[in-house]
Amino acid sequence: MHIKSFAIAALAGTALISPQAHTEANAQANSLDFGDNSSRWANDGECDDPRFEGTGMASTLLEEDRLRDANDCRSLYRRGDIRLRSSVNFGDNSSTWANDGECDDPRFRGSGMASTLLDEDRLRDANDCRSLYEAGRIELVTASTSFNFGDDTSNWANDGECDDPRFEGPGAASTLLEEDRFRDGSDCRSLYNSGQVQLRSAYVNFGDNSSTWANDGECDDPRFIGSGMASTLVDSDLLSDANDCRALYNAGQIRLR
Ligand SMILES: [Ca+2]
Ligand SMILES: [Ca+2]
Ligand SMILES: [Ca+2]
Ligand SMILES: [Ca+2]
Repeated sequence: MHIKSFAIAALAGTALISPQAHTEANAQANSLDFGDNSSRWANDGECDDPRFEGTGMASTLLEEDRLRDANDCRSLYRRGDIRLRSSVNFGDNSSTWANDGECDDPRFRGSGMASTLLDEDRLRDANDCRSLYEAGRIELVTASTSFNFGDDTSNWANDGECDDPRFEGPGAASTLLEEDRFRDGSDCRSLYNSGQVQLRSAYVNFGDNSSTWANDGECDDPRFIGSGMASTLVDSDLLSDANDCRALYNAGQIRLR
C-alpha cells in the first residue's frame, strides 16, 4: 500500500532534486551504455548523442554521434541536465503518489510499480515512472501486444485524430468511415495509450459468466481497470465476468489496461 511512502512523497515535494533522486540518477548512469568517445564532438561539454534530450544537449544532433560521446553525456546525465529521449508521454506530477519512488501510473507494469494502482493516477506520476522506465524496471502495457491497431494506409493517418471506427472518445475523429478500419494505426495507438480513445465495447471480448463473482455488480476480470473494479483480482477470472464488465465498460467506469 501507499501509506508508508506518504511521508517520503511529502518530503520529496519540497526539493526539486532530492538526494535520493540524485543517487538514483547515478545508479542509472552506471547501468546505461554511453558508448565511447570517438565523436569529433567528444569532451566539449555538450552531449552530442542523439539518444538524449535536455538542457545539456548540443543544438545540432547527428545520428553518427549515437553512442560516441560518452564522457560528455555521462556527466550531464549524472547532473540531471539530460535524459534519455522517450516517445512515452509520462504526463505530469499531480498524483498524490508522485515522487515516492514507485510508479503509480496504471499504464505501466513491472517491478517498480506500486502495489495498488488507480485509474485516476494515469498520466500523473511522471518523475517516478520516467526514472523507473529509463532504469528498465517498468514497461508500458501496450495494447498492441494483444490488440491489432493496423497500419497507416488511411488518408487520415498521422493527423492526430483516431479515424478507425472501432474506437470512440475525445481523441476520435468526428466522422468515421468503415474504410479506415485497421488503417490509422499510429494515431489510434498513441491516443489509446494516452487514454483519449477507447475500443467500442462491440470490439471487446468480454468472455463468459463462469466466474464465481459474475453478476455481482463489480468487474472481476483483471484485464480491466477503473472505479468499477473489484478490489481483489485473480487471473482465474480472466474472460469470465462478462455481464458485469460489459455494463461497467459501457458506463465508462472501467477500461482495458
Ligand atoms: Ca560532446
Ligand atoms: Ca509514485
Ligand atoms: Ca488519423
Ligand atoms: Ca463480478
